[in-house]
Amino acid sequence: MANSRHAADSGAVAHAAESRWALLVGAIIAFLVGMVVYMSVHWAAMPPVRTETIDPGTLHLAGEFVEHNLGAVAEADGTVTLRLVANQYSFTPSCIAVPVDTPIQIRGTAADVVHGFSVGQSNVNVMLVPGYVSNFHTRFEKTGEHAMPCHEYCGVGHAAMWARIKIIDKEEFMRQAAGGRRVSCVQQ
Ligand SMILES: [Cu+2]
Repeated sequence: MANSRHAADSGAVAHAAESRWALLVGAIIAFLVGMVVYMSVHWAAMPPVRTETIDPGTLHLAGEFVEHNLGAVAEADGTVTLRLVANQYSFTPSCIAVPVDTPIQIRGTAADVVHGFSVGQSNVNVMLVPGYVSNFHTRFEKTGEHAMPCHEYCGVGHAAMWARIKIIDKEEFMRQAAGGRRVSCVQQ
């Protein structure tokens, strides 16, 4: 008698625990599906939805990605545009300076093979494909310095391919960017 009551009780306990776990798993799945929908609707996921092509053979000769136009530039609307080029086995500029707490649009491309980069402690994770311009929007919350490694295997020198990124005080950045100057922290 006592035993069967015991069995019934543990059955109820197991049933309650299973329901709790089923609810939890259902909630996690709903959250993940919601996240996928959100990321698809908003422009927050890579690869970029907007396809912009460019001739990788003439990057250095004319157009947006000529060397003197690379680096970070302050736009009239208060945002900053960062332009960079990757090739075997470096980034130009090799030291990037951007302001903290400012909307930043990254525009980059590759001159030879597929490269990419990511920045620690941020959502920055971009692929650079020859023939295409990659766009990425970000905002850095804290000043600091991070390594920016190439994260696509691009040849024998891949492991040595990285740049530095310095997130600096906004006023200091705007002072350096005055008059439309392209800002970087490459030592001249
Ligand atoms: Cu690379």
